[in-house]
Amino acid sequence: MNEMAVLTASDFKSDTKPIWCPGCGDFSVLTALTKALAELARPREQIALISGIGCSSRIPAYTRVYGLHGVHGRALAVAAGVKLANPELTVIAAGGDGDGLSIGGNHFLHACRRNVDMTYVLMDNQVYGMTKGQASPTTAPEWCESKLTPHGTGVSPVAPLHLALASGVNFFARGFAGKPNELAALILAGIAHPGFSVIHVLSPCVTFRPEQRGWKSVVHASDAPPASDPAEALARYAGDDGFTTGILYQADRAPFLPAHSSDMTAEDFAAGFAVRGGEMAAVADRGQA
Ligand SMILES: Cc1ncc(C[n+]2csc(CCOP(=O)(O)OP(=O)(O)O)c2C)c(N)n1
Ligand code: SF4
Ligand SMILES: [Mg+2]
Repeated sequence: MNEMAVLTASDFKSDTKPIWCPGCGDFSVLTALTKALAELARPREQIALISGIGCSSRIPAYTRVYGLHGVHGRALAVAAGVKLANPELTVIAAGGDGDGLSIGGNHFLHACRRNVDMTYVLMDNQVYGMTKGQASPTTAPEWCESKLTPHGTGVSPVAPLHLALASGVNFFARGFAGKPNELAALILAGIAHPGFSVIHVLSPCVTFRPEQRGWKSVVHASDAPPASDPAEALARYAGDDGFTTGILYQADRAPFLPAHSSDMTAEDFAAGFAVRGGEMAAVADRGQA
């Protein structure tokens, strides 16, 4: 690939037809993402989209950039590796609430604190959609439609904003799949932000959470500029209804970028793993003495 022509959002969609259920919020996330990529105006070969497993994690297959539909819960670890190996790339990770906050929860908090320059599109439908409707970490305790939790989970859900702030995130926005233009602007702002940016997307699962169709009448845009202090962000949003959209928090901690760069050779890389022969021999000698 070597393109100089101006690319449109459709140029960033692949020919693979999504197998999402009709009405799934993830269609609009795909629309928003491809619109954001068109506005970013980078060649396709300079963009990598990395996902985990889940309905939402299928998104790389439906785009025309470098992509990896990877391992459940590991999107952020892989994406960080891609970015650190080639810092010139625009790296985007994507996936669902189960992928990112259950099995991948550990990676999420460390991605927030490590602050590698990449963007995470977290599609939250408060359910495991792909495996047919189990409760996820963001499911309300009283939701009892799953056969696995007929009386609800009974435990407090994870609030992605609180978890991210507690873990040191530097950029957190919330968007709604039903407003793809606004979501595209948030994704673009996240990509422009130096460091790790989280775009928390309320993306309805119309099959297992049909009541989420009602989200369109409850989302509301923040009327405040982004908070730049975690305590201020928590004071504003910890007790709200969870449907405030916009850039909710933005700070300016420097991104993590180790001294190495993309011009590192394979020999340089191998040298980093070399067993230090002299020292090891000395340790072995001491052991025999
Ligand atoms: C190691 C491993 N454990 C469990 C699964 C089964 N599994 C596949 S997707 C998924 C959850 C997906 O939920 P979410 O990330 O919220 O995506 P959604 O389908 O809702 O978009 C699970 C548990 C798996 N594929 N691999
Ligand atoms: S099961 Fe839910 S999340 Fe998965 S494609 Fe269908 S509507 Fe979307
Ligand atoms: Mg989900």
